[in-house]
Amino acid sequence: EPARQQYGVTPPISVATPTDKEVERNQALIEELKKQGSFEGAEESQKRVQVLNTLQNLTENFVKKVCANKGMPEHIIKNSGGKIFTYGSYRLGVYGPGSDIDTLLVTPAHVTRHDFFATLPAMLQELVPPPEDLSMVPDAFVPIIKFKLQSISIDLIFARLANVNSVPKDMALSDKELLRGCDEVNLRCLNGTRVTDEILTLVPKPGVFRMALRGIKLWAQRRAIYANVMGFPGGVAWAMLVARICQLYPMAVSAVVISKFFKILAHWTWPQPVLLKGIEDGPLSVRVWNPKIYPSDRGHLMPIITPAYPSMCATHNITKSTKSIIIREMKQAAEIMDGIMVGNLSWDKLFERHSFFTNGYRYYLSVVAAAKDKDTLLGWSGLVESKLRHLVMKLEILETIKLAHPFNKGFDNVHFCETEEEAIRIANGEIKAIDNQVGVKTVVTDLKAERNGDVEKKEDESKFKVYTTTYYVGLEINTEISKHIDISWASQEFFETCKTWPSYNEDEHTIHINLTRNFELPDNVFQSAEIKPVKKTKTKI
Ligand code: 3AT
Ligand code: MN
Ligand code: MN
Repeated sequence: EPARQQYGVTPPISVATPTDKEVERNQALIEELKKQGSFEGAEESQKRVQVLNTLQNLTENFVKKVCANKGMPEHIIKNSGGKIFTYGSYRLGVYGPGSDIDTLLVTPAHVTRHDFFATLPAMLQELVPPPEDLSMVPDAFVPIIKFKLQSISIDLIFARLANVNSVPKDMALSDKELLRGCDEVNLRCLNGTRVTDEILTLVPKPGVFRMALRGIKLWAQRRAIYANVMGFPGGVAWAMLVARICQLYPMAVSAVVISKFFKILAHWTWPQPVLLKGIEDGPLSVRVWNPKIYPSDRGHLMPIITPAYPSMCATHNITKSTKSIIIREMKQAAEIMDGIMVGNLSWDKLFERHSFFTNGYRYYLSVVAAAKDKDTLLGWSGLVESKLRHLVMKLEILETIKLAHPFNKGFDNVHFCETEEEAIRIANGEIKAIDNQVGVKTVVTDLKAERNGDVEKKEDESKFKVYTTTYYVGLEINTEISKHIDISWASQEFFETCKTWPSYNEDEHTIHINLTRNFELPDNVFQSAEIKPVKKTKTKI
């Protein structure tokens, strides 16, 4: 019974059961989430189950094949097992129509990561129908095979349990003794599933948790404060915050959880950490989050700590600026929620889109990563994106800047130029890419099939191309100190940081930063119904 048991590190705030009004608001929440496309149809979800069955069968065959190839005895081939786990939004039960399935393939000790990358891809290709868009990154921080099965994107990672000779279908990963002997890569790969599994056991009512998390995710996405790399909480961190509120109100419906979420977290006494349970010591010599021991852990501004051993901070990327933006958004949402709970406002008000570009700042930094081809840019812009919060932290040091607000995603363009000189000038920012003075500009993010054709055609006609990704940082200026913004130091420091990338090559990778006025923002950052800021013209009296 949720009311009797204590979930989490403190007693509940209230064990009250919901009122009729609250149940009504909760129904309205579910309706609004449906309307906003949060849920997937039953058929599609059924397809996910089938795809996971296919992957489970494939896993068992893969383990058998590897054992046989190694000349192992029949009883080992038969009993080694192998199991698919999930993590991410699918495991949490908050996936939508476009979500991937994050999967983890676990094997006993005698099947290695090398076997995974050497043997599994060919077995995948033998599936009917075969996978599409298969790619792998064996040397990534989290080594991965990505593909689509029956149009569902799959992120497949791998872990080998060093102390286990059989992985039966009913195995769980909760026992931390299973981690003994695992190297860091295996620990990282096991972590996602162990954390999501544990979150679900730490909430009083998983169904209430899920619906509340759907609401919070939609809100955070609409407000553009959902992005781990950019210094905002990511999916796991938002999930833990919702879980903590569920612990404090074990009998509440999701609508009440959302309302308490903003009330409590907008006034949380950071850097007091958000914990779902006491931090565990463990059997391994791995680092566990501990601000008393580690100075870097003391630096975390809004620590949200994962429950599974070894506990880590899921929000170490948060900076002074992003922290104040998150809190500002939570305070605003708390007010809206008051209106919703008394019946003065409807849920769509909570899910209103941000106004970062339409009514955000007078000045923006446009951070432009450029390269000659798409694949080169993909790697380079990913690196620049991962370092952007370092630029934000440099800007935060400047006295003239009150707040540096990174937008949570980049915008891709391809520029077709008549001459090589033009191409170079675009890449270096000597001609502002947004001006459309040269050639043709095309948005290339979320490339859809028909658009892709267009781009391809134009590519044929054009000799010189530049691919760019632009990231935006909104600036709040301290006008009392100075009207002049000097970003040269912060920019130079940032360029140096980016150029330490091992794959950096000055002939292939270009970066520049422009100071952009709000009325100079390019059309592609605005949605169709949005109004672009206009230059204020001073009328002479
Ligand atoms: P979607 O429904 O898929 O959009 P999600 O929460 O499942 O939402 P992802 O599939 O992107 O989001 O990520 C699932 C988990 O994978 C979250 C995190 O634990 C891990 N993860 C994703 N990207 C990274 C990354 N770049 N570095 C480390 N871990 C990552
Ligand atoms: Mn996912
Ligand atoms: Mn994923």
